[in-house]
Amino acid sequence: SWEYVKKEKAADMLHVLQFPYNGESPRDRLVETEITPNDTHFVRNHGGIPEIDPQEYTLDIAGLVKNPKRLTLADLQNEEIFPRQTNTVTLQCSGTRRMEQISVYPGDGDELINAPWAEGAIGNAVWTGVSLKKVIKHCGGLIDGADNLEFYGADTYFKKGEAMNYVVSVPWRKVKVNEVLLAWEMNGEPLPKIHGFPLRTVVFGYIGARSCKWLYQIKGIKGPSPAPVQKKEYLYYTPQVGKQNAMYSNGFSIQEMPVSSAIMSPVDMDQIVHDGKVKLKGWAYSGGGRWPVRVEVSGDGGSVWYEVPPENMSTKYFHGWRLWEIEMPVDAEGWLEFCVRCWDNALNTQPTFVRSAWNWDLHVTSSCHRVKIYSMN
Ligand code: MTE
Ligand code: MO
Repeated sequence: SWEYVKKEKAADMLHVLQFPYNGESPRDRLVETEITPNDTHFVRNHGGIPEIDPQEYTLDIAGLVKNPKRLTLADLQNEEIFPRQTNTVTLQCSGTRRMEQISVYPGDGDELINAPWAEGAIGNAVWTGVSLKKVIKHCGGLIDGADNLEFYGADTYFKKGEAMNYVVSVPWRKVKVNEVLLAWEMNGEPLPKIHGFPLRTVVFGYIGARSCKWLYQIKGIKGPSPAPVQKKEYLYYTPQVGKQNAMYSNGFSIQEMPVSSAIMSPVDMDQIVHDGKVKLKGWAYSGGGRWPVRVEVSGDGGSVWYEVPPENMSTKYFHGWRLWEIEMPVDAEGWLEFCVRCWDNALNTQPTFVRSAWNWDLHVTSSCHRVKIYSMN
């Protein structure tokens, strides 16, 4: 995969794991543009990058569908059969900001599952393809009783010595509202190899894990997929669950991302010479089709909160993040701690401290993000 990292990704990506390749956006560039360029968008892989010849490529629609079909890329791109759909969608790995949980307590040490991400395992791109709903309808719809779709990625990964494909599932109700896209274009360009060429799913508002890259088969099924990625990973445990008592049945499956945000500038431990003000910049996002309505920043650890002026928040999309910036009044010299929280349109907000949402698999770090800076005037 390193060959594709060199070819397709920016030289200043933050490499989190070399194999399987995991990399996050260069942190000073992440909040420069509302749309994350292809070469700086984060990458999260469980295995290698499969070589797929687009000429030979086929997608099987199988399992509990009325008329199973094998489709080529040309079939999917035939606008006489399928209308094209384009959406701006934020993908966020449920492991974003895991470092903060690791610093409280390391949790599950399986680095293949639990890459030590900081704040850059999130990106916002424009995806083009066809709504999966249209493709399933084209196959006559689901057979009665089927309520989930299972996705097969062509990459193999190894877990405890066993090789397997990447397999996940999404409920039909999510597909039915045109929130699952079979995408072949990312930001107006063919899907990069490292992001799933030639075809991937993009599941709006769900954790990145559900958006299957290098897709080669979709099956209608009853209930969620029994595959390990769906059933054993991406579980949210209570804080009492640890190494000795972690049972898969103790966790619930993570689907929609909750509201979260991060300060991307200044960086933790920066020294800043100020003239009474410090400018802060960051991102805010909420899953499930909810969106950030207000971002607030505190300069005293979370007692007094200042609202980011609404005009300093970027465009609202149903499934996209919003970038924000604010000038915070500063009069002290010495160490300061800034923290941020976001309210979404359902009035959800974030836990105050990372400790209060610690979980064994170290997912969904959505507590108020904090940076300490040294200020001088
Ligand atoms: N699909 C396949 N086939 N293999 C994978 O390893 N990783 C998933 C998802 N889809 C993965 C996959 C995870 S955990 C995330 S967060 C997203 O892809 C990341 O998408 P990106 O690499 O395009 O940013
Ligand atoms: Mo992920």
